Amino acid sequence: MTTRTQVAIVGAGPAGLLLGQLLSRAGIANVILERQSADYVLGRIRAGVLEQVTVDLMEECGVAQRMHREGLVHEGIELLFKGQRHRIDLPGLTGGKTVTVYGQTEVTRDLMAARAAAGLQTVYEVGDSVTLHDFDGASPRVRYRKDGQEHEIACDFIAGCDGFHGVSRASVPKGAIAEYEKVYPFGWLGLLADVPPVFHELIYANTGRGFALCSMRSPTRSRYYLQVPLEEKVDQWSDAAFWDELRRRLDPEARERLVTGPALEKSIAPLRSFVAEPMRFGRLFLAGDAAHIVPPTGAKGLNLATSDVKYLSSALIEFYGERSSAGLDHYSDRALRRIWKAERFSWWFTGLMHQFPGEGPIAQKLQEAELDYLVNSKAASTALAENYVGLPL
Ligand code: FAS
Ligand code: PHB
Repeated sequence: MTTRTQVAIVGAGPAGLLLGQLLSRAGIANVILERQSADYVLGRIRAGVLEQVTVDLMEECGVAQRMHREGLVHEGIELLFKGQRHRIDLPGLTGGKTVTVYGQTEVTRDLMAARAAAGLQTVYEVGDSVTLHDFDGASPRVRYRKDGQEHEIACDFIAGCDGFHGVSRASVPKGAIAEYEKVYPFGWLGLLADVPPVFHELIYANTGRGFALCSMRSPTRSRYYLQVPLEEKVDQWSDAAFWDELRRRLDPEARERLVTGPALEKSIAPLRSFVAEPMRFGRLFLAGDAAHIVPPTGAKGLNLATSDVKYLSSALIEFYGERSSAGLDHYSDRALRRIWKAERFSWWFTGLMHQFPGEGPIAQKLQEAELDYLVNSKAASTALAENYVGLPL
């Protein structure tokens, strides 16, 4: 059966849902196709820190109420090295900018609820049945299977918001796309628990044993990460082993204050830097993790997905409103300028905070010297702060 819409969106993660919401509010018809169930998407524990760009976009989508009620506005982060913590004053160094701690799961939940309330079509559990067709022409189509039925959607544009392992980037002819990738020799073991955070702001720790991050989701729910070797498996890590190792990487005061409890979720994420260029192929546009991946050290992944969506939605609204394709023609270059700056920051911060195998003891000394310089230099702290709160659109 063939149906028609204006924009077919592949993927119901933050990028796809945000795009669907912005287009619908502008009167542009769209359908979202999602491989998994809604519960599965909500069950993935991912980002925790929103830049102001993302907060503003949630407001533009009309879904910011709960975020403002439950989100935590943070005015600083702590850098821990050589057993000492040093605060980076975000608003003080950036003319008033802050970040908001509000889990990606909650962003996704708010967007799913708004989409359902508006009666907009999201087809969940299509598995790997989605195929993209004729996006190099004027009449692209998307096919998928649901409940044993084959479906086809005729559309004007396809938005590939289906993440790093999605079908959209994979559907682009190899010769038409350039991929840039760096894989890091370690992963992040993350643990979520209903225990109060060890501190009211995030703590990024550089230690001889490896990186650690103390984050949170609310005043009663904490999110912790430990750098672990790539070959580690999550079932090698009991909760007790996680908490013991985290204690070893904290300063005495945090160690004393740490409240432990059973893991609600525990997983290991690999770290990579990845960018695909360009992000447009005829009438197919890539957005979010479908086009780029950053190591999570700088908390940029979700925030890059939202800036891509801001650019793409504005371009599509301009196309349908003014019949101008200027925004669409500039989308890829415009998005990539912000993406590469976030890639650079995330790579730099990852290099500063993690232990790299085989680099010898001098590497730790050089990192500690750079951190010592950074926390005592207004210029260097400002550079960290303005990248952390997010560069302008
Ligand atoms: P997503 O991957 O979130 O969404 C893509 C959607 O497309 C998924 O729901 C998927 O099921 C669907 N899909 C895939 N293939 C499909 C197909 N063929 N057909 C239909 N649907 C398909 N960022 C941070 O800022 N901080 C973090 O701490 C952090 N931690 C992360 C941990 C992990 C394990 C991962 C993988 C990412 C993490 N990220 C983090 C980055 C993450 O938050 C992404 O940047 C964010 O999810 C990007 O959103 P989307 O582009 O929508 O991609
Ligand atoms: C998180 O809370 O999941 C989080 C916070 C900051 C980061 C990465 C992850 O840099």
